[in-house]
This record gives sequence, structure tokens and C-alpha cells, in this order.
Amino acid sequence: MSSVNVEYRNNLSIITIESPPVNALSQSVRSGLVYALEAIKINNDVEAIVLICIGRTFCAGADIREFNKTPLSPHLSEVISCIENSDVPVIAAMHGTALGGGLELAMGCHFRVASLKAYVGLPEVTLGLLPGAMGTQRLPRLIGVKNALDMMISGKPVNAKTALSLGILDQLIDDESLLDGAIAFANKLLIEGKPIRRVRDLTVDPVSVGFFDNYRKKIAVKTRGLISPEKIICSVESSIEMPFDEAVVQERDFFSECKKSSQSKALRHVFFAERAVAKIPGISAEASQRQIDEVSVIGAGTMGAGIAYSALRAGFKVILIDSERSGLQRGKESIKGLFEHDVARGRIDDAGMNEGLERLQTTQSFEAVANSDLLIEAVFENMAIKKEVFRTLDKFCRPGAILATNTSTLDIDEIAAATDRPEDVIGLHFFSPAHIMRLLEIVRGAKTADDVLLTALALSKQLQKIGVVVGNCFGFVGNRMLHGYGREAQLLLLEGAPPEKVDGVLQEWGMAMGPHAVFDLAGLDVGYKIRQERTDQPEDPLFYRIADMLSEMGRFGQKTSKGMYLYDSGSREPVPDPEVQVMISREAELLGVEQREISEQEIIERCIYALILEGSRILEEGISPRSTDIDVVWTNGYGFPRYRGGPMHYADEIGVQRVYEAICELRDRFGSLYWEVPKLLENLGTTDGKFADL
Ligand code: 3H9
Repeated sequence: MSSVNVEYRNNLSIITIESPPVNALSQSVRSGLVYALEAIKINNDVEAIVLICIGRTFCAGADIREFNKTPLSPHLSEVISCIENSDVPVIAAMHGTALGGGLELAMGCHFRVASLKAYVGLPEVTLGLLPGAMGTQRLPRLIGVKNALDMMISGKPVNAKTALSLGILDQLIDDESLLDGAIAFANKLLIEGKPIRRVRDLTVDPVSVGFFDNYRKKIAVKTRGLISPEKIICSVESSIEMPFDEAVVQERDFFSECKKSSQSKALRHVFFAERAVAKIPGISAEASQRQIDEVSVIGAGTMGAGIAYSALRAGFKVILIDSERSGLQRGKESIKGLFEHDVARGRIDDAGMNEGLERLQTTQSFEAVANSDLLIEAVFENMAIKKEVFRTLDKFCRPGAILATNTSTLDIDEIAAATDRPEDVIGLHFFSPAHIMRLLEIVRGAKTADDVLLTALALSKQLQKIGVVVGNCFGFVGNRMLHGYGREAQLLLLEGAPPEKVDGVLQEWGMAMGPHAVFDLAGLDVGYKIRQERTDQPEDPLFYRIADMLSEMGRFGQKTSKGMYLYDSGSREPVPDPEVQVMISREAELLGVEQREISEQEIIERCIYALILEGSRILEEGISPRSTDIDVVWTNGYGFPRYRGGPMHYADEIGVQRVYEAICELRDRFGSLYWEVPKLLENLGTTDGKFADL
């Protein structure tokens, strides 16, 4: 349901948009606005118009769901032009988040006021787009080229105070009285006889010679592989070089080019996938969340400290528990260090840090955590140790407390069985560094209660993370898929592709880091220990051969300055090591693997198709209910390029049939130990199916 209403108050008219949940500018809102403006036009008593929204926010932009359909009239730019051409002043009154087309609409108004807590921004770049309703032309006119580019290229909204100082807003208003404040602002304008200010008529301040080239260079690394940032820059360049009307035609062409691109489709896919994860199929309608006020973290190592810090930043009371006094001291210091780092970055002030540290308690005694609502175990990745911790928690914790394990691979049901309350046990798989990484795998055990799952999902939001519910199996979704991806990266070494080539090709393809650099970062010993503990390893002497050898040599990666690569002291830059290359060649000879020139295409297909194959198995086994969940895991936790939408969307985009056929070829070439094709993939591949349709 969406509506645009007009109300008359004395000499003013108030246009109200109500289109839940976020007042997106759908076709019905756009046409409602045009009708409203026409109705007001014939009322000669109206001297000013206030445009405001009902609900939690001002317009959050164009309706993204319409982008897959044929554009419907009126176009947002036409609506904005109608507003700007109005003979009486129009004042946008914003609250919540005025984003994308929402801010463009406001910039078409003659004045802008906003509540103190409002945010405004042009985040189109995050959807692979550029502002397409004249935003690339109006924002530079309002706040200058550099500031406008910074906002559009980062896509990050700015708060109301910053927006006022930049010149986007004309006045801030108390949150409770936005409409009254906007009306008072309008009346003041009329009394003072302030002329209408049309942003299109402003001129853009010139920039220095070479400014745009330097800007391009500055953002090159961050925007690697993306199409829309360059379009934004070109469009902003035109705001200086072309008349407004010509520049907006070009902007519109750029917009439709970007909208059609596979990058934008992928980024829009991720946008909706990230919202869909919170809707878990099959949850009882009666289930409600449990109350969480106090969180205890067991284990004060790097992971435990990172989790504790996230919980403190989210406002929880936190107890950190460790058997070693020295471990607790280290944990406390690292939490303090994380706070200080955020203070230095301006993310929190001193008072916030001190208040946060006051909410932290440390202890060596399990009795101290008896009343906690949520307990997160983050001890060494070993089943016997974890079971012991859960037996102890079962003994001490109050009934109804949620007992979570941060295991990255182990069987949740086996851990839960160490307690008399398996329904309260859940996996919360944080990624390292826990206070930074957005992904949280929420592992549902066979007996995990629905209200525990709901609470975990709500918690992920409070921690500002994306919680994805996954089933219980070795490595869950992310690490299970990583296993196949890493295996291929390892095999490619023996077959003749040097580590820097494998990494370079995959990075160029879009991965945030190459797999060998990732394993060096995570610690080669970590994967080694996990493989040692597994009883179902394939009988293949080539399997993770090089990684295991390096680990046995004590070359664990960055932390020992040597792994697959060499690292200069204090540097994270991987340097190829000729000794490793000699070792790989020698090992290949010993194992009878013939080395050859390996093409870039083969590197990409072997690694990425291994991901898709494992993703298919995960779907077939019901470990993930939706392919979109897998995409969210990989784009948020493993550096898979968002602009490719995640492995399953990527398969849909290039054609599942093509992927299926290539995997069949790989199976015929390398055998079915790793490349056995699951029925689900075969069905999709032979019926022109898509993962999105499952
Ligand atoms: C644009 O404007 C292009 C123009 O330049 C040119 C046009 C010609 N459309 O995030 P939430 C849905 S591009 C449709 O959970 P929150 C969302 O899917 C756009 N639907 O809430 C979800 O649905 P469901 C530029 C949208 O409070 C529900 O609303 N704008 C849109 O955590 C709640 O969303 C943006 O990129 C939309 N534009 O966060 C802003 N936005 O309940 C995108 C949301 O069925 N939006 N939905 O799952 C956001 O960043 C956040 O939604 C917002 C609220 C911060 C607003």
C-alpha cells in the first residue's frame, strides 16, 4: 500500500508520502507526487509546500525491485523537475535515511531541513549504479566536486550535522517536531521574502587541472573491477563541462548502461539476499526471542577478545572467562587496544570507551557466569576440550541461557550432547577478526530451539553483523566450500601454476585476496590441525600436500614471516619464495605429477567451479535452504566479489548448464573423487534451470 496525500494548512500545503517500509519511490509514489503537485498548482492560496514522509524514514531511494522491469512513467527525474519548476518554494523535511533517489528528490526541492538524527547519502554505487535522477549534477552544485565525489564513490551516508556543514541541508530540526519545524521554516522564508533557490541554476566551482585524473588514481585500488565509479566520475566531470540539460541526458544513459550490467544485477541480488537471510523457513510462528542483557565469552584468546569487544560495542554487559590469569590479562589488554583504536579513528569518544570498559568483567570462575543470558565458547578447536567446557556450562548456567560454540568445523550435535539441554545449544561461527568481519554463521543443531535461532539472528543485527543460518556439517557452509576451493588451488601448484600466478589470476578475477595469501594470513597450521583431526580425509597423497609440508616445516604464514610466501618484517605483502617453487617442483616429480603451463581460464574454473559444486551439494543436503544464503556467506566472509553476486548467482549468470558441462569434463579428466556431480546440479544443468529458482 502506498499513498501520497495533500493537506492544506493556511497558506501552506503539505505533501505526505506513505509507502512502507522505506518510502521507496515506486511508480505509484512517483505518479502520486505528480498528481499532488498538479492539485496544488491550481490552488492560488498556497504559498509554500512541505514534502515529508510518514514511517521510519524519508524516501530510501528508487524502488530497486522495479529495476528488473520495463521502466514505468513518470520517470523520477520528471517528478523532480516538476518540483523544481514549482513557482512556490518546496521544502523537503527529512528524517531517517534520505538515500539515493530520496536525496535526489530532496535536492530538487528548493530548501532542505532534516531531523537531528537523519542521514543522507547517494549509495547507488553499492548497487553498481550511479545516481540516475540528476544527483550527479545537483550534488556537485550544492557541495562542490570533491565532496560530491567522496559521497558518491564511497556510497556512505553522512549524518545531518555533516550534511548541514557541507551545504546539503539548510536547517536541522528536533527529532520530535520535524513537521512543525519545517512549517516554521517555510513561514520564515515567506516573511523574509527569500527567493526560490533552484540547485540546477547554481554553478559548479571549478577544480584544479589534473584533479579528476588524480581522483581516479586515488580510488583505483578500492574500486578495482567496478564499472560504476568511473561513470560517476565522468558524469561529475560533465557537471563542469556541459550545460545541466545535456549532462543529465548523459547521466541517464550511464544509469541505464549500469542498470543493465551484470555487476549491478549481482549487487542488487546481494542486497536482497542479505535481507532474505533473516527469514528462516520453517520457524514456529509462536517462537519469540529470548532476552539478552549479559553475554559471557569463554576463552580470552584473539577470537574471544574480538567477540567480547563486539558485544561491548553493541551495549551488552560482558564477562570474559579464561582458566589462565595471564590469558585474561592479555584478553583485557587487547579489548582496551581495540577501544583505543576506535577512539583514534573517531568511531567512539573517550567517554564511550570508558563506559564500555566498565561493562567488562573478567573472571576465572564459572560461578561468575551463572546468570549470563548468552555464553559463547571460543576455546581451542578441539572436540574433547569443547565438550568439557559445555559440560561445565551445563552445570553452572541458569536454565534458559543460550550456550553457543564458536567452532568453525566441529559437530554441533556432538557438542550439544555433552549437555542436558541440547535445545539451548547453537553454533555462532564468528570470522577473524571477530570485531570487523560482518559474517556470522549461525549453526542450527538437530535440537536447537526456534527461539534460540531467532535470538541469534537478532543478536547478529545488534552486533552489526549478517547472521546466516546454516545446517550442521563439517565446516558448515563457508569453510566446507573453502575446503574444495583451497584443494584446487593446492593441486594447481603441483600441476605447474606457481602460487603467485594462482593468486594473481583469482585476484584479478575479483577475489579480495588469492587463496594462498589467504591461507598464509589465516595460518597454515590452522588448516593443518583441522585436517589432522578429520577421519574422513580422501586417500590422495596430493591432497593439500604443499600446505601440509609447509606447516610441518613451521612455515605457518604471516605470523612466522614465512609460509607459501615470504614476508618482510612488519609487512603483509607476500613475496614469492624461490625455495617454495623448488620444493613444489621436486614434490610434483616425486608424486609423478607432470608440470605444465596452466591457463588463467583453467585456474578460474577449477577454483570457482569447485565452490559451485560444493554449494550444490550443500543445497542438495539442505545445509542451506537457499542458494542466496550461500552467496551471502561467500560475499561477506570470504572475499568473493560482491559484483559477481556470490558463487551460486555467478553460476546462474553464466549459465548453470555451462558450469555443469565444465564440471562433467573435469570429472572425466581428474576422476570423481572430487568432481562427482550431485543430482541437483545435474538436474539444473540439463533442464536450463537456475539456482535462484530452487
Ligand atoms: C536509486 O535510488 C536510483 C536513483 O538514483 C535513480 C533512479 C532513476 N527499494 O534494509 P532493511 C526493502 S537506487 C525497494 O531491512 P533497515 C528491503 O528489501 C536506490 N525495497 O531495513 C526490505 O524488504 P523486506 C538507492 C527496498 O531499516 C525492507 O525494505 N537507495 C529499498 O535495516 C526493509 O529494508 C539505496 O540503496 C528500495 N530502495 O534499513 C538504499 N530499500 O522487508 C537501500 C529497502 O521485504 N536501502 N527496501 O526484506 C537501505 O539501505 C536500507 O533499506 C535502509 C533501511 C537504510 C533504508
